[in-house]
Amino acid sequence: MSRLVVVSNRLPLGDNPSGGLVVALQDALRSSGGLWVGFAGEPVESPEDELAWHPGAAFQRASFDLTQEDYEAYYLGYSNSVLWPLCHGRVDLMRILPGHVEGYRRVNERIAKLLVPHLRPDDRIWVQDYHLFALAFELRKLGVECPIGHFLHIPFPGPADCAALPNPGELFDWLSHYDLLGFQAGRDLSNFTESARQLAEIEPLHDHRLLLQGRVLRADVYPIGIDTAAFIEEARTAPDEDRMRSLTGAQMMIGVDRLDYSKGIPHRFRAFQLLMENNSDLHEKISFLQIAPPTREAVEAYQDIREETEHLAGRINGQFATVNWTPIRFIHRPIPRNVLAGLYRQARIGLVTPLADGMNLVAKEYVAAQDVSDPGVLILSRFAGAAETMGDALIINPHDPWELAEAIARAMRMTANERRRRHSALLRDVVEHDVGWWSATYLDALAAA
Ligand code: GDG
Repeated sequence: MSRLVVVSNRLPLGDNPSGGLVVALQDALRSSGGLWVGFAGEPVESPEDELAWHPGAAFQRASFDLTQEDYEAYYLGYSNSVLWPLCHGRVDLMRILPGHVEGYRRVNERIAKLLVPHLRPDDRIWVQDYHLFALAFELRKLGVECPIGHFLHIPFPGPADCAALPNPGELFDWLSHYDLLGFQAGRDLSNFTESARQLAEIEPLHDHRLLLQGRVLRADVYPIGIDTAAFIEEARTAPDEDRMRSLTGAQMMIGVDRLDYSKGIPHRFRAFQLLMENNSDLHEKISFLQIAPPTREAVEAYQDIREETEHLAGRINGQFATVNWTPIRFIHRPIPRNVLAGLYRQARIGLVTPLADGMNLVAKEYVAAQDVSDPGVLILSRFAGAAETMGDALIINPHDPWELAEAIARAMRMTANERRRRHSALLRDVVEHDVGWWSATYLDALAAA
């Protein structure tokens, strides 16, 4: 079997790395004697001209480092202040600054140069996400001919948004050097083909193949999943359920998201406020726990979303709290995975309301964590990639606070029969399409491409 080489922005470090992607790729990496390459995590003053090797995992791991200047231009700048907002429909939040796209090109080129001496002719390379769109282009320049695939974890923008890039054609030039492009949802594949049609040259061929900028490649949908069996077990054996339940006395509704403006957290707070204004019978009956660990705090838009969220939570609590009841509990810290699994299991409602999202794994974790005999209700934004396969959730438009408030009230009143019926259909999908299925399906297609 040829060796699998995975390249991602972050290298999973630690002796026992967990997390869905690592678990999914671990088997394929281990059985092929594979290699994972990524950024070490902290910028340095004088980067080495060599990859650094990290022993300890079941596969080889090697990291590259970055100067502060490259980190700012490539990671904070072009990746997270241009591509991220663009792909999430927030062109208004794009910050195009001089030197950022150059930094992005420079880092992709540097990773290619560091990687090439360690490549073998029969390797298969799998590149992860928007930080590395240009990597195949840079590898091909250095003569690499082996199969290279890309998987995009976030949405692909439609033509109107793509046109806001400083040089939209360049994105499609970069992408044309891959053999396989993988997307989370059908919506992303259509956006990609439509954007390419308007901003580059594309000609559909048969069997998911197409001609992009004169090169043949394959593009298809591979919805990512979670490590379902492990998560079910995690939730079943989670710590101290009774202690956590006694903290509230009311039914719990849970939201879990990095504090990112794409996740629609203020929208769900406003819908909750509306619900409280119009349903006094629900006061003290429902308690909303929002876990939102910090992320990308060096980017201004993330400082703004923190302020907005804290302000709203404070206001709503001031408006409705009683001596015995805090309507919203907002935790701005990461909490341990096993505790999270237990909280999902206790929550009567899982609230997943992004304004745009590649897939959203929280939706799948919430379903996996439920007690099948008395499951909770998933409320899911139609703008999450997950909505394409999780139609048995209560699917809502997160921009409409009335619709969302109505869905929460409906979930609170839903009979156990209806909850079980919806949950068993959702669970079937989450079990069948787990992260192992995702990576195996993608890698088969890469082998065939
Ligand atoms: C990107 C795409 C796509 C969150 N808070 C805590 C915590 N988490 C974990 C969740 C979940 C993960 O982080 C978040 O995954 P999502 O899929 O919801 O979102 P992104 O981080 O934006 O991921 C997304 C994904 O890539 C995979 O392709 O689905 O669309 O945006 O696993 O549980 N985990 C712990 N404590 C926390 O406080 N332990």
